Amino acid sequence: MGINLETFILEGMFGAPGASGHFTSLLNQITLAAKIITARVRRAGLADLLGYTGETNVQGEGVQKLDIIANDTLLGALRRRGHCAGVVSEELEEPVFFPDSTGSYLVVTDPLDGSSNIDVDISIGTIFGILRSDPASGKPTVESFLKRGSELVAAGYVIYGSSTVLVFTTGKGVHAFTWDPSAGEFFLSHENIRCPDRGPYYSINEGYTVRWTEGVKRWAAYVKEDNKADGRPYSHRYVGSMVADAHRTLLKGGIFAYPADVKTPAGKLRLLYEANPFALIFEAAGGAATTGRERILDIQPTTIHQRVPLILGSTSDVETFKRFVKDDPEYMKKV
Ligand code: FDP
Repeated sequence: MGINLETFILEGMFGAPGASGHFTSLLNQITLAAKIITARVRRAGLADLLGYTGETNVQGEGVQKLDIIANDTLLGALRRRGHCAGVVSEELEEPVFFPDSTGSYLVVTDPLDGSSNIDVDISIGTIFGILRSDPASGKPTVESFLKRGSELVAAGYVIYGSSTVLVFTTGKGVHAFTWDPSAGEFFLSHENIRCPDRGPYYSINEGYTVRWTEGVKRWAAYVKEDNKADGRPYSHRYVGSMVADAHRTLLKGGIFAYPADVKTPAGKLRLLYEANPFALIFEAAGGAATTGRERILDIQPTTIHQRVPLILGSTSDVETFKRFVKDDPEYMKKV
């Protein structure tokens, strides 16, 4: 019989001397939310859950019904056992605090990433990161969330793809669990994932070529050159759901890039609940994550919905990208 997620988490807890069980319980609640969201995603077309609500979120994007469902499900699960003191969600302008909580954990999340793909049955996902709030400094505030990614105690994502897979790390190993709908359990399917050192895919929105800076243009031309010795040309893959593009990159190798460009020098993706969780996962799997200039996990956040250029993947592919933008004066130029 396979190892289910709960057993895996519990066994991890028993191996941690002095563990209170709160972290394990919190992870279990996130897993519960993932099970509920996957059920909703699977029957979305049947249950009139697709489409827009008519509202816009803090990023000015149309809010879809499943976004709201995923957000409410996660908040409900996290509030339940009192281990989580507050949440920053992509869907909410301000953090949510749970005043009754006695817990010392904070969660950052994009409850449903890849919204533009919901209506067309393409993979979407949930991203989460867990921080520790310092109980000695009293009730958490907005500032409690403004911690470097290197301070995350755990991070993970759930991909609702051809199967549902939950991937998480506490910063050491990266493990994936595949949802078995007939058993109603997540079973360990990939233990100790290692991101290959290079290739074979590059993943970037090629439609924005005209906005790229010279360094990014030269890099994109380089990965498309014919050079058998180092595996070029790379194949292009771009789903447009970060969870799906990053999941493929983690398992198969290569690079995912949502770089700075001349229109958006700060990039598009969000530092706290998109870039940081994936950066922790990639580094724990032997990969890398950078803005092109700086390691993602070293960035001191200043606001909760801050955006950041994000390049992640196989270490040698990320290094190559960095080389191309190193002396590019336009890259991440402040306007
Ligand atoms: P979406 O806007 O559909 O929610 O989080 C933002 C995100 O998706 C990522 O999942 C995805 O990688 C990226 O935006 C796609 O943006 P572009 O359409 O600009 O390529």
